[in-house]
Amino acid sequence: MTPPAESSREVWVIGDVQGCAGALRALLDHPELSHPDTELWFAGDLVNRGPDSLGALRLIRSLGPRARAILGNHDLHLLAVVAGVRPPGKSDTIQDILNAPDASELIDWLRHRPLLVRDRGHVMVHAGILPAWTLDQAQA
Ligand SMILES: [Mn+2]
Repeated sequence: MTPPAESSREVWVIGDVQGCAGALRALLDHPELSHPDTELWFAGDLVNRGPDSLGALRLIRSLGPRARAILGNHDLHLLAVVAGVRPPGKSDTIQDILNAPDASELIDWLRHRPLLVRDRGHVMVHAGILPAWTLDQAQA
């Protein structure tokens, strides 16, 4: 087996953070993930349900181009609440984001996340793709 080239970028895929900023911080401290060339792909549902949605969103955004995040249903829910087209739910934990001084920057960043990432032979979506669709159709 040939070891990977020095320049090869590893990809780690991280599922539903759901506002668990503390757990995410602990995970990012792991030596396997801390290399600056290592890409972190977040598979959606960055916020809601957990105790620190604001911290999770700020942390993931602060990773810059190292992080690629897609939207999950909870992220879409937050955007819908901000847009006034859905009421907040009883079990939501997104109020800290709505009240934050940097809320507009965070929401603007979030609403520019895609629903699908396709790169280097990998496809990342939240929850799934309609079985009848090709990847090109899903991406479109
Ligand atoms: Mn979900």
